[in-house]
Order: sequence, then structure tokens, then C-alpha cells
Amino acid sequence: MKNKPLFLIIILSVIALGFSSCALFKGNKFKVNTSFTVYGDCEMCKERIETALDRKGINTAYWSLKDQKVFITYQSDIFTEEQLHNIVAMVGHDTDKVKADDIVYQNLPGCCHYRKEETEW
Ligand SMILES: [Cu+2]
Repeated sequence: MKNKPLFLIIILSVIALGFSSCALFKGNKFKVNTSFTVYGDCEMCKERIETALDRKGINTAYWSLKDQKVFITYQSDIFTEEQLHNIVAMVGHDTDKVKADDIVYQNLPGCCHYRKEETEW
């Protein structure tokens, strides 16, 4: 049985290949694009929003200051769209569905205070 190790290596490679193509397929199957309104006021907001969304299960996240919108590609088997809204709201940014906690919002640097009612006071 001189060939046994070689045979084992081949079997293991086939199994590994099977797993990786499975993962690849899975990755595409659940990959979803979405965009929704996220309020912010400056480059620091952009950094804060994109950093909050920089996590496993989120492929790309881009926030546009001009559009007041975030564009996200994520894995729908890991996150729901509601969770994405919550992640952004948690760091102090209102979305079109979830309002950020007032205390978290108050603690943002002054330049990041995007809520209109506050600047009008
Ligand atoms: Cu800001």
C-alpha cells in the first residue's frame, strides 16, 4: 500500500475543494445590496458610519454625505436590514427607520450634529 498517502491527499483535496466551492456559492446566494437614508454632517460621520458597518457579514459599506444615504452589500444569512439600521443608529446616526438614542447623539462632536431642530434653536 505505497499509494495510500497519495490517495488520502487526493481525497482530502477533493473534500476541501467541495467545501470551498460550497462556501463560495453560499456567499453569492445570500449577497444582498441595499441602500437607505442615514443622516450625518461631515467626514467624521462618514468614518463613524462606515467603521460601524465594517464587520463580518458586511461586504461593503459606503456612506454618501451628498445623498445622506448608505450603500451596503451584506450577507442576508448573517444580517437583516433592520439590524443594519440598528448598527448605524447605535453609533448616533438616525436612519429612515431607526432613530439614534438622544444621549448617544448628544455625545457626538458638535460638527456631527445633523438634526435640524437643534441647529435652529
Ligand atoms: Cu460628523
